[in-house]
Amino acid sequence: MAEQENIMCREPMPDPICMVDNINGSLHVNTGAIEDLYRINQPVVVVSVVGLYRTGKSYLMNRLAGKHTGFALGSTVESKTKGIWMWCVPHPTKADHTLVLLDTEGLGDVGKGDSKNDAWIFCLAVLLSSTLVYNSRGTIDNTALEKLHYVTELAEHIRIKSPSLAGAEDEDEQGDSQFVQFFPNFIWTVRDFVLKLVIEKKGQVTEDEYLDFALQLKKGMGKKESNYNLPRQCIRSYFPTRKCFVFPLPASQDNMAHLESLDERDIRPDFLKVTQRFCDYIFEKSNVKTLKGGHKVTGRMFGHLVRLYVDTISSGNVPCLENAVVVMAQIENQAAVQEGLKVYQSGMEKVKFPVSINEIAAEHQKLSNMATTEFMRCSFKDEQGEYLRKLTAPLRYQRKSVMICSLNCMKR
Ligand SMILES: Nc1nc2c(ncn2[C@@H]2O[C@H](COP(=O)(O)OP(=O)(O)OP(=O)(O)O)[C@@H](O)[C@H]2O)c(=O)[nH]1
Ligand SMILES: [Mg+2]
Repeated sequence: MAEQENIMCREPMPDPICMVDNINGSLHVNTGAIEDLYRINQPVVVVSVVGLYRTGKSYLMNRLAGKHTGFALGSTVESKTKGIWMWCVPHPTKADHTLVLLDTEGLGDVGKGDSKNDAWIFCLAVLLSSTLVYNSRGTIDNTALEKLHYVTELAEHIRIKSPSLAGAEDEDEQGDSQFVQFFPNFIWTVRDFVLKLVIEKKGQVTEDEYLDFALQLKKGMGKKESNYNLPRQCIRSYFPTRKCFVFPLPASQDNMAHLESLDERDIRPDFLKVTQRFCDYIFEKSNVKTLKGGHKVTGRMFGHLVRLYVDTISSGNVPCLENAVVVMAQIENQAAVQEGLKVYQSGMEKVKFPVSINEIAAEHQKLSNMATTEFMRCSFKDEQGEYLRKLTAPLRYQRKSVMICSLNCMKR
C-alpha cells in the first residue's frame, strides 16, 4: 500500500482525463478515469469549477494545476468542455494528499439547450467537491444570480437520507436544512471585473463584502421578492463558507485570443496577483473531501463515489448522501478484510517451520492482532462488527491449520 500511495508523487497524471462523459444528454463514467482514481490511496482534496460556458473556467483550473495548458480552452464562441474532466496532481502544500481538479461543462449553452442536463452537472459538482468554485464574468448582479438558478434546484436533486432508512422522525432531514453540514465551501470568482469595489453607503469594500452585499435579501413576501431572494437564500444557507475573488482583465485586447500561449510577462500583474491569492487560498483552505459522518475520502473511494452518483443519476434516481456512506462502507470494509488477511498471511509465510506449538500460537496471536489493527485502520462504520467477524472467522480457522502444520512438522 505504501508503494501505491506514492504513485501520485512519482507519476503525476500528465494530462486531464474525461471523468464523466455527456453523450446526448446522458451522463456516463469513463472507466479509465475511475481506474486512475482506484490507484490513489491518498486522501483527496476536490476542487470543482462550474459556471456559464465560455467564462474562463478551464483557464482558471489550469492555473490551479500550476500549468498554462491542460484543460482544453478553445478560442471560439462555441462551448469547449463537455461532461466533467479530471486532473489529479500532487497537492502543492499538503504532503501525501492529492489535489483533484474537476472542470465542468459550461452551463447555459444555447447550442445544447438542455437545462436539466446542466442541473445534473451542477449537482454532481456539488456532491463531489470539497470546494465549489462558481465562475462568472462581469459583476455579481441580479442577472448573474438568476443564472445561478441551479442552486435553487438542489433540494430536488439531492437527498440526505434514503427513504428506506429515514423514519418519520427524520422527516426534517429530508429537507435542505441539513445541506450545510455536507456541502462544499463556496467561492465565487468574478472575471473581467472592471469596476471599483465601492458601495455607496459603505465606501471601499473587500471582495467578500461585495459578495455579501450582492446576496442581501429584499424585504417583503411577494412573488417578486421571493424570486429575488431564493438563489441568495440558497447560497447563504447551503454552503458552510463563502469567499469571493474578483479578477481584472488578464491581458490586453490583442493578446486575449491566445491567452493560453502568452508569456507570463504579457499577463497583467494585477491579474497574476489575484490568481496567486486565489490559488493560495484554495491550497490552504480546501479540505479533504469527506463523507456524511466525516470519513475522509481517498482517491480509490472517490472513484467509487463518482461511479455511484453518476450511475444513480443516469438510472433516473436522486443521489442520496446516506446511501453513499452505506455503499462506501461496504466496499471499504470488504477491502479492509482483505488487507487484514494479507497482513496475517505475509507474516505467516515468513515463519520457518518447524516451530513449537507455543511459538506458533504466539506468532498467530501477534499476526492476528496486526491484522485486526490493519482492518481497523482501513474500515469505517462497521458498527455491528459484521466485517470484523469476516476477518476473525478465517483467522480462527487459520489458527487450527497452523497448529496442525506445526504438530506434523514436529512429528517428522
Ligand atoms: N476575457 C477573458 N477571457 C479569458 C479569461 N480567461 C480565459 N479567457 C479566454 O476565454 C476563452 C474561454 O476560456 P475557457 O477557459 O475555455 O472558458 P470555459 O469557461 O472553460 O469555456 P467552456 O468550456 O466552453 O464552458 C479562451 O479563449 C480563454 O483564453 C479571462 O479572465 N477573461
Ligand atoms: Mg472549459
